[in-house]
Amino acid sequence: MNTPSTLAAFAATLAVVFGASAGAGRLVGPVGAATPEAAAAASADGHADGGHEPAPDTAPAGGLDVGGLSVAADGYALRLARSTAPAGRPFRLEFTVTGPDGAPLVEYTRAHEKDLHLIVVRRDLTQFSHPHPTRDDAGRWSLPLTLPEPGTYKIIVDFTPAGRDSALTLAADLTVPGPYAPAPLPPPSLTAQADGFTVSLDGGLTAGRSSELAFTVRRDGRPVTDLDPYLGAYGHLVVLRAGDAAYLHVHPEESDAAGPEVVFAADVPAAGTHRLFLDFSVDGVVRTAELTVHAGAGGDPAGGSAGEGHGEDGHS
Ligand SMILES: [Cu+2]
Repeated sequence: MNTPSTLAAFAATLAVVFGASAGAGRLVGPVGAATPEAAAAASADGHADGGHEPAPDTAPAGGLDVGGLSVAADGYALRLARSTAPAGRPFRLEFTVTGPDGAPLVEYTRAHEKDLHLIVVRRDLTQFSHPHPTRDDAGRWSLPLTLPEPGTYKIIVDFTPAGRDSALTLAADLTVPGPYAPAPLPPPSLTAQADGFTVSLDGGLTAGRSSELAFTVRRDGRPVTDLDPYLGAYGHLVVLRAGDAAYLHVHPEESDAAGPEVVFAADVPAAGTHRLFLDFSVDGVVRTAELTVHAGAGGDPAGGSAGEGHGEDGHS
């Protein structure tokens, strides 16, 4: 759909002074403060200021948190060089990730073969791409991009700073001015067409747990067994939640088979509608299958059903 343009971009002639914003970052208070509930509990037992009690465990039950709802976390921040972009014309997307010292981060721990994964998606989840930008020695990431339609896009970055044992997902908005016609999400479906391939989903999303998602890729009705390795697996899955475009944590399951089945586990904190984007590669070309899936409540044994009550043909 909106593949990154290969046109040579206009060189960014704006002098973007990243250093100037570093001071502003100091206004941000300590990150990771206890939740109000935890603070209330600490006050209630009279040890709020004691300093000897172990910190309350504020992690969500089961660790089913989402990412991509904040421009800054744990001292790291995503800083876009621009906040608007033209519709339908190539431009250069540039950004840095700044670390706790305010300087652009230059050392990363690679995950799925990349230092940083970038998701560009319109907030109605109907425009999606997962390109991989390049980074210069100063820590500035960039790539040529064309956003075909107006709207507010979310720029999501998923990365692990060197020396840190968990990934961070930050996000910032990039607005494309112009008449905006939000598109409704396609109805839930268990199949999607992608560039001549049919992708079908076995499994679903259930709130409050890690949900297994098994995709089968077929071409002309025949199972595809020669998927290319892509990003350290035979596919890469991104799951975004409708309403806030939150980014769910997804893990590929190890497999030596190059298809037709590709399996993932997704952490689903809450019921609701989600959009799944499966990137897979055949014959050296990456394609994206997109499906809408509803996450059922945890107590619902049939949770995660997709396609129920919808007679659509699964076109996405
Ligand atoms: Cu990626």
